[in-house]
Amino acid sequence: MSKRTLVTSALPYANGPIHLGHLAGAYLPADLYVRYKRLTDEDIIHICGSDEHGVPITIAAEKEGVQPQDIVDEFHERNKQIFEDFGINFDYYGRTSSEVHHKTSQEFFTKLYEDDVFVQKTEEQLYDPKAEMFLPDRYVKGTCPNCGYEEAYGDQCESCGTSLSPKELKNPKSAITGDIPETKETTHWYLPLGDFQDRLEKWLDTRENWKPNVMGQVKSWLNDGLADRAVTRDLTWGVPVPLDDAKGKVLYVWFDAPIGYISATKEWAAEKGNPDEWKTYWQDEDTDLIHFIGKDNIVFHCIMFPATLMADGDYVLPKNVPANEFLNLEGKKLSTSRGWAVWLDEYLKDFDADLLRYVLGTTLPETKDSDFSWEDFQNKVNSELADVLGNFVYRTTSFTENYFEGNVPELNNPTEKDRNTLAKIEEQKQKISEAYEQFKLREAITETMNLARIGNKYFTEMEPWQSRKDDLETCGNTLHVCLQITAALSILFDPILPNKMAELRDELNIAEKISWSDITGTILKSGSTIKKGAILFEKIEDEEIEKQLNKLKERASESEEESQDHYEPLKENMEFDDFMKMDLRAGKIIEASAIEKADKLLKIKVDLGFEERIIVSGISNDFTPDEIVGQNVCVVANLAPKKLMGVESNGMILMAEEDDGSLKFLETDAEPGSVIK
Ligand code: B3M
Ligand code: ZN
Repeated sequence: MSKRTLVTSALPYANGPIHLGHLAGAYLPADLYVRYKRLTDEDIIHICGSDEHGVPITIAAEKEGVQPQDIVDEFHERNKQIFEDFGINFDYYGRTSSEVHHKTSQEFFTKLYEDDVFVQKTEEQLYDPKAEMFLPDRYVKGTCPNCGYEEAYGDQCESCGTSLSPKELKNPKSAITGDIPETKETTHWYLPLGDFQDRLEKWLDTRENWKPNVMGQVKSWLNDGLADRAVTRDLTWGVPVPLDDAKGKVLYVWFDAPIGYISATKEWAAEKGNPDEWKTYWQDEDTDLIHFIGKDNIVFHCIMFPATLMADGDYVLPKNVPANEFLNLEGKKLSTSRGWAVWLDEYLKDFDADLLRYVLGTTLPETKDSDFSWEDFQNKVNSELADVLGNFVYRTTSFTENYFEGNVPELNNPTEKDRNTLAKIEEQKQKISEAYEQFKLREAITETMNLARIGNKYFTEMEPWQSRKDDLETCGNTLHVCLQITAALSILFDPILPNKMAELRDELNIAEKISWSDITGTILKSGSTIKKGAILFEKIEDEEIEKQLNKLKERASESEEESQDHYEPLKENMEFDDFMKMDLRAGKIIEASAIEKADKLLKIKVDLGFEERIIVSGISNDFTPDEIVGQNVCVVANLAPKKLMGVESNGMILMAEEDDGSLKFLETDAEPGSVIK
């Protein structure tokens, strides 16, 4: 076992408030894991902070008509506070505009520069003459060359996850003026990732226990071969490139941001009065470095940052990157611009943090995208937190108070059932530990709740309200067992429900300093006193849920009204002859399967009447292979074949895209092969 663990959570861009999607991607899983580990008395620190550079910040500033500094100052403070209110317990929350960070990332750059790691290239890049600036990253939008998504950014396609450079986009448009960009020469420094391919592959081969969705994505990158990645940009906002001939250039945000983890650790150590301590966490082999992130950040944490650390040579590499998939909201993609999100500060005005920590924890998109709905929130609060955990704790403590004067009864001549039930504490504890260690946080939470279920069932079956009348010893044993389970739950649930469990431990007179090793069948001494608790969880009424749903819908429709571009602008007219070049046919899907490692793509066999053919389609976020077999479709049948993720696609299935990005089939009852015109 390693001596210490360093956990990082993705540094959120300080350009907006934290919402449910952020929490489910990185921060809640990280916090659950870290709180568990802290209880095991292991040396662990949790580092995070604001990502204050990059185009997302400058674009937000331009939209608001303020300076980037104003934006990051506001959201750094706000987000730091929100995390605190939600109980996300960082050891340090830094910011990448800090002096320490600028210096640290410049030193990184300089070392790699002096070691001749970078390749310097002068090349044509997209330039917007009206705005008088180059168009890096999100300053340009266009069609993804990989999946055809028309709103892809110059740095990444959010639909298929491919990382891009602006010049790869088809039909590029300036995000500032909407104009078609020109090109102009500029010089930049590139990290030649190809030089690191071998080392990265060898290192990845030694990683254990990685989630298949993460390893799959990384392997597919490596299979495609790694290209040079620019680490500098023509921008004024960011960490200046520390070279004399680099005026007006800054470090690429994805070069400096991960270094932000290191800078924040330095600041943490300095604040503790032990300025060199950061080195033990970053440079001593006995550190387990774990990055919690969302899936759109995988390539940066599993390829780019490790390559940068390898190039430097003095740093540990991540032991695991348990990236999560995406969280949807009420069945639709989360979208801040469309107002389809739940912001955490708003949530906290209406409900306790602990409730969401539990419900979201049981819904984390660990292996695939998952969905949060308010109805599910209500159900889980009412039927699990209130009816199982809350009920069990309340009936146990109130019975003890009412019939045993609040004293823990002794365990005398326990039956096999008493002993077996008590033994469940150790059994569940074991299962829960294993789940945490493997980053299966949903499972950890379910198994924790299972102990409360076991307790509740035992209480009901033992009927202490009967034995109280004629068999006090049995009644005492029942309560003894239930009280020990309650005490165990008050520690086992601590990572998930930190506030509620602190209240409960107070009722049980359990010392403030708790540890995982305390969790046994003998936490409470016989004869010790407990208080009857208040009801831990109140049920949530339907009206409260309706209020949340209305809020969500109102905001979504407001933002729809606000945005003039709610409907895609019409494309230019085309000639009839051009339209006639397209051969559209009716078809029927007869087979469908996922394509390994391709996030969004399905391999679909379509019956066109006169033949069957394979079409690759980027629809797997909306449909599973099984549900589309038998679907009638419209097909562009004369599209030139194209290879997508190694599979040749022969045509295109027409889909309509709704405002929230969800896809619907265009269908026809016509026989397969019929001409559509
Ligand atoms: N700020 C992207 C994001 O918030 C980016 C993460 C940086 S982690 C070093 O998704
Ligand atoms: Zn794409």
